[in-house]
Amino acid sequence: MKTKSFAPWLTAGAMALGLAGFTTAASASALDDVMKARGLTQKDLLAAAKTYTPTGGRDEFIVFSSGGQSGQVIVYGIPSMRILKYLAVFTPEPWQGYGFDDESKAVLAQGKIRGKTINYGDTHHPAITETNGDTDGEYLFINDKANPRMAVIDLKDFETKQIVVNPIMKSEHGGSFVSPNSEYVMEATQYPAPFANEYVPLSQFNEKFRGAVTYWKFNRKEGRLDPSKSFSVELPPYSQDLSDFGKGPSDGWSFTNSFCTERYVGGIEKGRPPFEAGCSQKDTDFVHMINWKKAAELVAAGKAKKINGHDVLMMDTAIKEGILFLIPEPKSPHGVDVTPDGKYFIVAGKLDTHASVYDFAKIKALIDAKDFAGKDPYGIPILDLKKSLHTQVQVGLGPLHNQYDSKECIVYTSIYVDSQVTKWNYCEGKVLDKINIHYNIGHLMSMEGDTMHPKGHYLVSLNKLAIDRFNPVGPLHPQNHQLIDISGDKMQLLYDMPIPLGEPHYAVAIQASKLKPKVRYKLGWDSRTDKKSPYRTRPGREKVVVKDGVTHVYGTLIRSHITPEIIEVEEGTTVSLHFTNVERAEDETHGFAINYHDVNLSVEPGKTVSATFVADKAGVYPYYCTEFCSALHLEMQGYLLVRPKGVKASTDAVSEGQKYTKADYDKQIGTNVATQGVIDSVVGYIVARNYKDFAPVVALVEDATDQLNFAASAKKKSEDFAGKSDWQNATLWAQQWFQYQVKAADIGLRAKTYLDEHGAKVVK
Ligand code: CUK
Ligand code: CUA
Repeated sequence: MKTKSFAPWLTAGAMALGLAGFTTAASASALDDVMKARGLTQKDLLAAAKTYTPTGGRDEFIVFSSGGQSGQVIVYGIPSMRILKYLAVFTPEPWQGYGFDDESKAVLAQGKIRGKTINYGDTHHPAITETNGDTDGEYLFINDKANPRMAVIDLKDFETKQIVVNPIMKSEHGGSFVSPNSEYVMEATQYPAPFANEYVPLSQFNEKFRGAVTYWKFNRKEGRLDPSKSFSVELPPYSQDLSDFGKGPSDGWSFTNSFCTERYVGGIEKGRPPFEAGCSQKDTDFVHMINWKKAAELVAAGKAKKINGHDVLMMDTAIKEGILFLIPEPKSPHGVDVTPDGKYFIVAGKLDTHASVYDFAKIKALIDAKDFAGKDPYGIPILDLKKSLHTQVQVGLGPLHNQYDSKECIVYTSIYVDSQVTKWNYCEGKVLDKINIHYNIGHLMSMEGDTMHPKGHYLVSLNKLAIDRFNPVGPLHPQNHQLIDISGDKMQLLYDMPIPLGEPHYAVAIQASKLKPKVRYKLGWDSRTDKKSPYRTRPGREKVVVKDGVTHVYGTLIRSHITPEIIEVEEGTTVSLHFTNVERAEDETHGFAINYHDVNLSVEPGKTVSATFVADKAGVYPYYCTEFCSALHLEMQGYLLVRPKGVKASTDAVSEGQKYTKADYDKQIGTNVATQGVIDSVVGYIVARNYKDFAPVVALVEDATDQLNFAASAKKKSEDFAGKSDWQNATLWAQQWFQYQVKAADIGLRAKTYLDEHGAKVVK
């Protein structure tokens, strides 16, 4: 039993730490006490041991979860289930300055629909770029169901780089899914509507309303979707749903299922049965099969029609060219998931208790032999369900989605109504295990479980309702992601994680080792265009330039000052602030917030960001850094002075409250000399060790060297003033010299701690 081995493991651990017998006994009894006090079982402890990540520990997998109506993406680690970041995508988010600086405003503006600003998204399905059918960790895509859009996030800095608007859809759902080498990102309609932006009465639903699948061309070198090379395939007005790309033997094909193939249009207010009744009359709906590689060739050959400036391969063409087929699927299907080897795809029908395993080889043979069971009202060939199937398995009530294991033929299906996960063998058609979840599971996600090489080990159940799982926080509950251990024969529930941000639908996990995010930007970088910013500014080159009636402030941020510290303009001036964070140190982000003007920036090391606004009201507006970046962070401040029109700038001297004498100067110099002693000893400690073997320490040393250079220049100014017996300025500069010393010492001590914790060796 695993539970029995727990105590010996603990003891062994304690002995490995070199603890005496007495201490071991004391720890064990303390553990018993904690268990008793908190009502924990051996099983709980085992689950805790599998998820607990000690301080400084890292996760094996990183998850990108849709943030639902928040329009964001949630990033967390597995097995710790610690949330690492919310990625701002379709929604303004002040912490990241997203939607508050000019650069990110431009990204959000790409998501305008017919000129209208949309400030939210309903994100459903994230997808990571793939190489040969396996996730490579370069880019992430996420769709917006409500306002058909697709976003590109660069995983080098976890920032949203692009939003594209679907040119023909009014609603979508089956996105984002990537082809095995990320040539295309797929997006399928949900609710049919006319492609044109015009009014069409519902009486013309069958003729004028349409669904579609859009294939967004991804330019990996640029890291952007290319609308000019993207295209769509017109589909009947069935409510298309989830999709997947084929791989291996099925590479070149894509699969999109649908519901409401009844083409019912509701109208309960006119006495007709409602949508939910009309849309579930038939026992089967259709999975759409599209040969996308051939479709791309047809579009390149000029066989598409331009609609709203976008290439659409019309149904007639698709049928004639033999690239579009339908297969019946039971009943109100939801997920369609291609197996890792690409030989099968599994469809789960929400109103059926079965999951259906389709055999791609059989389907291909039927298509090649033109063996069709009929045609739909639009003339699309329909394949025979029985002849296309490998098997059907009774998995439970309300099956939704499927995810694959690293073990051959093993799949996990989410069972919404039963609130369960069913583990089964799709090759042999056999149910193997079931586990209860809380409550009403939607998607589920295994580690890289939708790739050609799933990693197994863990499964996350993305539940729709949390109900009583957490401390109550009002009628709106958090979502619940449950971590399940799938390494053994029996599934084991490990952890419940509340997610307080929108309703996540799908999530994708990737081995953490595949992600290579950067620590800092090249100095003066516009992170949204991934180019040098035209507004980049080096320290000492700060300036104010009036151009075309706009006052451009080229400033810098570094611990612990904002340059310029004073900005003065006349009322009505358009001001464009450009700040470059000139830090090179890891995690030294500076913020910039200014009273009244709705300006709030996040400036990561190396980044240049801008904020343009009209100083429309005379007054005094303090600004400051919003990140507690150093001991003198609160002093990282300044003033925007807005003069009333026609009033001249004051030239009066500023009067300090404090007057300094030679004695003050000497005292400060004494402090500085003592501080230098501390710095020298820390530097001595570092350079006596193999610090160059530790990249983070090398970066810290560079940073400390910068600070000491600044200190040297302040020291020089101080001495010059002292030479002129100007004790006021000499003392102030001596104090500034001390500030740089403090920063250098702070960084040096951080480096020393790092070396101690990572076993650095003394070198001769
Ligand atoms: S959907 Cu929400 S549970 Cu948008 Cu993939 Cu199935
Ligand atoms: Cu920079 Cu606080």
